[in-house]
Amino acid sequence: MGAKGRIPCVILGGGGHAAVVIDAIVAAGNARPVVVLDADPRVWGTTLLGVPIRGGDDLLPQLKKEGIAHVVIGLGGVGSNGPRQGLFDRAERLGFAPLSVIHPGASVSPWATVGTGSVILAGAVVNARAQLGRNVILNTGAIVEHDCLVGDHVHVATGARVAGGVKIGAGAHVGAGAVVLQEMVVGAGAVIGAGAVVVKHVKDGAVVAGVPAGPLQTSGRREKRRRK
Ligand code: JB2
Repeated sequence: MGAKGRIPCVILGGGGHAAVVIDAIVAAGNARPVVVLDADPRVWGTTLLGVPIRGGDDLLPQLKKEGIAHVVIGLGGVGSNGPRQGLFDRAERLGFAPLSVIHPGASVSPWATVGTGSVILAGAVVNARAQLGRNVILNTGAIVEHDCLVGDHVHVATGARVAGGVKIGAGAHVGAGAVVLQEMVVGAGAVIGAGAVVVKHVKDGAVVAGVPAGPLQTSGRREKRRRK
């Protein structure tokens, strides 16, 4: 496809994840990143993988007027998916259409569904009848097995493996290299630490780590125990 046939899009966020996202968009070949917006004024006027970083998110209405109608969220963030969700919602409110990005080196079953604005990176696998929501990141080499239900704004980090029939609630984070055993339920907004092995259901908003995964002691609780 010539450059003219590819959909021009704006990338929100100009860090490490945005670089990987631009790489995937270029490899997929159906869209064309034409501008990056980043919150940090120090990078304005520079480029990311050759794409100009023009300014902050307040330029979005201007870009709309210039005829750019599509957006890809390039903000990753480990641990909290709130900022990514905020950017996604803001761009949609301004009338931008989120593009889904699937790296050609990912394997997505034709019997799986992928929600709007989701990003599936190189080496990732989505198996039959899995359903991914909107603005999901399936990072490099991550696996989502058959019949999984993955909520909006979830991040399945690099190399994580989610076995068959798992349900992951909206905004949850599955850390790099973590394993979630089949049929587990991971609650909305939960965080699973890198390398954890989840063998029990995880409640909404819980933070778990380790093998087998258990609740992570917060620094506040440790502090109280020291004082006793
Ligand atoms: O609201 C925002 C905003 N907040 C932070 N709007 C826009 N347009 N940009 C925002 N940013 C910018 O995102 C920061 O100024 C910074 O330049 C960039 C975040 O870059 P960083 O490399 O710190 O994180 P990342 O989100 O690109 O990547 C993280 O998450 C990935 C999934 C890293 O931990 C990576 O290693 C990881 N693979």
